[in-house]
Amino acid sequence: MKKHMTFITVFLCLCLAVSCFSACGKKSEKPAEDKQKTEEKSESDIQSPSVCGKLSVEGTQLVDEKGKAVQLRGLSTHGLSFYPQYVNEELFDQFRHDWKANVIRLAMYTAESGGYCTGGDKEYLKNLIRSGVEYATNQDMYVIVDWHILSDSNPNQHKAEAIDFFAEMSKEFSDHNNVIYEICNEPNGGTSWGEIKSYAQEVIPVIRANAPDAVILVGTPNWSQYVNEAAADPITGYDNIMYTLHFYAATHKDDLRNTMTAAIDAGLPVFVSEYGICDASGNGGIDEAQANAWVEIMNQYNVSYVAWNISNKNETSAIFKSTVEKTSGFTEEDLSDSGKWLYHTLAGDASLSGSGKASSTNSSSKAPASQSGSPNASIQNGDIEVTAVLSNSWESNGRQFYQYTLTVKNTSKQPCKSWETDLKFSGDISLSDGWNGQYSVRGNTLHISSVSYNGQLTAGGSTQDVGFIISGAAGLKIQ
Ligand code: IDC
Repeated sequence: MKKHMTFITVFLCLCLAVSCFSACGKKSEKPAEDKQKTEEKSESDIQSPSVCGKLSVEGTQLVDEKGKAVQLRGLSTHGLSFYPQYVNEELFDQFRHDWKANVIRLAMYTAESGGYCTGGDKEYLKNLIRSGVEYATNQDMYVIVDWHILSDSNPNQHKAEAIDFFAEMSKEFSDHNNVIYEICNEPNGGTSWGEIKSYAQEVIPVIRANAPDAVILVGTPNWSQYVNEAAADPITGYDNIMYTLHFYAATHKDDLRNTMTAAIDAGLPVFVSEYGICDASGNGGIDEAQANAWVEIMNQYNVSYVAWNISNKNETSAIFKSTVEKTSGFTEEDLSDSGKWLYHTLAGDASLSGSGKASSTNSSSKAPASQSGSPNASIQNGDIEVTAVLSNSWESNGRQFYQYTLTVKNTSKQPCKSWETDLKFSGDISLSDGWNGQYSVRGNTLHISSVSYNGQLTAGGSTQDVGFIISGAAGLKIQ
């Protein structure tokens, strides 16, 4: 990997002789010995690709290569286009090692604003999926590629695009044993099981051509609740098919649990690829008693379950508090009530320290597989050192897009109250997205300044998760 050391940047670090608040990202660390114990115990418990290998379906049960029952438990992203910042390997590392999750679901809306079939940037979205699959693979996790239909109630509405999408993705991931394909999140609006089945019968062979054994998840009518209809008339002719059931615990209770167990008892392999512990809007109050009743029955039936959603959106189902802007290294106080419940449900009684197993691994410096040559930059200017990592790059409508993640470090002996910088590129740029900073563009220069919660840096302290997406000419680099 080629490293470019460039430094035409201007940094103003307004250093004040005031000490930094503890809110500067200080993490509460557990004693090393303690951590070691948790790690050892959990590793043997986690059913990961390195242990279980390629999964398949036997009867109603997901099983590993040796035929042993497997239960996947993990988290779903929110819509990839809405919260791209959470597709990062440090976070997946934390989910895998601290939260003990063994699966991540990559939810790509097909029809909402910026959806794949409604004007969204297809290359950008596919690159987020490529990165997500790569990070999950590096972290020894299973990963679900979710064609997230919702406002487009009937999957047949965008069937042609689904076929193209799954043909391309399954070809790219044909050498992976950890990728699961979910072909229609939640059919609704009166879409019948017959219509879903006919869609599935066209999409499944497309995936099978490249991934002959991959597990494929098929949605069911009425927002993936009527698994009884699939049980009465399952898809035939293909192995390794599972049917999804989704619940939101404050809305869906005994009735839907009974529907689930009856379908399994009737021989249907069921996978809970999405659930929340609040109401079906993804918001409202939490019903912990119902949530625990669901977990109990899913564990009893060894059903896999994936929680909605990895974001800090101001809604109950988001696992991070809406005031928390970091994108990795989460501590327990960063979590919403849903996040806390989920963390303890997945990880047990451990306390969340904010470090992953390999927090020293700068995994984001690994460029996605699809990318060659990585014009990353490590820049020292005055008292500030910035490491800029090109985490993604793609072409769309004749323009090249570049996604960067920065670490900003105060190398002086004084704390600072705010910081700002100009990043100069080899050509003119335009900004398409930015997080954890204030951004403005003039010609080839991107001006970035700190926001209220990440300006204060202790002497030697740093802030991560500052990131942006720009577009410009092919081959654009930081100068
Ligand atoms: C919700 C999101 C919310 C978003 C909305 C529409 O939480 O922020 O505004 O979608 O895009 C589902 C869907 C899932 C929903 C979720 C909560 O699969 O996309 O997310 N939900 O409403 N099914 C039942 C609930």
